[in-house]
Amino acid sequence: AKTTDYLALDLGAESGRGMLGRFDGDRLGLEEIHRFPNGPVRMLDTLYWDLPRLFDEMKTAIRMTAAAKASIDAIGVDTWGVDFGLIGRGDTLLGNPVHYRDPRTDGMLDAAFARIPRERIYEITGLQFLPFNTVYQLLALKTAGSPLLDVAETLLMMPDVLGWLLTGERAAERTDSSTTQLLDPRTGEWSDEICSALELPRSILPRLIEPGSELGTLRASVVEEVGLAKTVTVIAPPTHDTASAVVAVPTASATVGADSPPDWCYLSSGTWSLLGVEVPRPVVNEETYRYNFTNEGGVLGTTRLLKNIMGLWLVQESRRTWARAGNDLSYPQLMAMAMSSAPFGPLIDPDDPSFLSHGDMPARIVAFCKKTGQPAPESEGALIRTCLESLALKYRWTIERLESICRTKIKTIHIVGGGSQNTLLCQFAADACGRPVHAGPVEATAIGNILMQALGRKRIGSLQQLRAIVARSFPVTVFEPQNPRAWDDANGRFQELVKS
Ligand code: LFR
Repeated sequence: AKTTDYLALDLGAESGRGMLGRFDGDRLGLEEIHRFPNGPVRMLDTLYWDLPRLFDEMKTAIRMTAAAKASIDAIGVDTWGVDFGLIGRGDTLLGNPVHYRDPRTDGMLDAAFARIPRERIYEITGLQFLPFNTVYQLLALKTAGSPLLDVAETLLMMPDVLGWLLTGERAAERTDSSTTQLLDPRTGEWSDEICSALELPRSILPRLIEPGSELGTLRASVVEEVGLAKTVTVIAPPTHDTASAVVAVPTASATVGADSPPDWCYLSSGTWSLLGVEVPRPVVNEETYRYNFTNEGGVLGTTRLLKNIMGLWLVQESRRTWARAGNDLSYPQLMAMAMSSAPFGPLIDPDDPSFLSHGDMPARIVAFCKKTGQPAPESEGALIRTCLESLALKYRWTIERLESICRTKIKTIHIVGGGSQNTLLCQFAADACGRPVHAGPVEATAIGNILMQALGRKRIGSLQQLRAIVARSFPVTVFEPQNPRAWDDANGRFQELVKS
């Protein structure tokens, strides 16, 4: 069959990449074209993303693809959620997008709840309360008296900003828009009620478009700069990275439109651990509210019922802290040290709010242990082991609640994304949850991005077909649960911790 090439520009909080997908109608081949680091830049007292450089790296990825003589059928951009840029008159980018870990949102949840009840926001959006949701970032801008909102014509989410820079088109792709906490999944529209309660300008929220639809074509200036012979279509994939990752879960059991509840869950593992199930419609009730589960938009009308768990951020930020002090340990080194440390030392609640921001992570972990009457981890390896065991126990906590919410039994955990390469964490997840872990594919986000471009181009007919292609094209490693007794004991201690 004819092979078609698609380019995914996939940006994560730690790194970005240009991935070329070659699809022959049956299998997908994946090639890394370009990889580059990503991270925050502090200017004055604000933490920004380096948007100009990110855009430049994306153009480099397109240029390298063009040079490799691949003729690309389409390009799609995905990034993390919640962050945005503002566009003013005459296509002016107003300021530079701010990083969601910037402390400007401190106190904004309460400020919002003073104007519209917490319950009401949840009822409308079905979204979990995270301090950095777009809506609280906007409220922070307003509260600070920023001039930007006065002159903004359009708010564009991060992937939509990049799509606009590539094509000139302004639109809001649905999956990423669902992370704003400004979208009502039942009407499928921006919520007038929330905008007016918080006095946010409803008019800056752009038209919504479906994942898989065409955004536009590359601007002539970009085409020329990257050395393409002709312009290329830019498709909006699921532009929220987590939505793209969930698309690429290699499962044969469909859940879309199915009456039976899902018997598998996904864990998109990277800087964050996003653990949840795919459901046919939002689940918004007393239980999802109490446990702060979120209903984010999926593809083809599905909903991603999930929870944000702090994830490998705990390890990444610990590693950076030690490196700054001259103790530069590689990721594999750290994992080996964790593996040879004693099991079941102190435990933490990975989602304690104190772990959210940048800074000295080991000190905050030690402080958490002190506060909860536990000894501090005795070495770097022990501290990493504490993080990984605690993450695995939080996975179990989350799965048990999902089972109760959906009245189902989860039989299989699919770990996708960079974290699926972390064999220690995969094994701990299987052990703590007492369920087999199917790990892979590593590049789930890019794969979901690419295959949704192909689906948008009518080369794939359904989500079930798409997932069968993933399963055929990429290997999966299975981890069977071990050592149940010891993990049950640890779980007893963990339950006490997350209760307090
Ligand atoms: C993962 C992710 C999460 C989102 C967080 C912040 O990369 O997109 O889904 O909650 O980043 O945007």
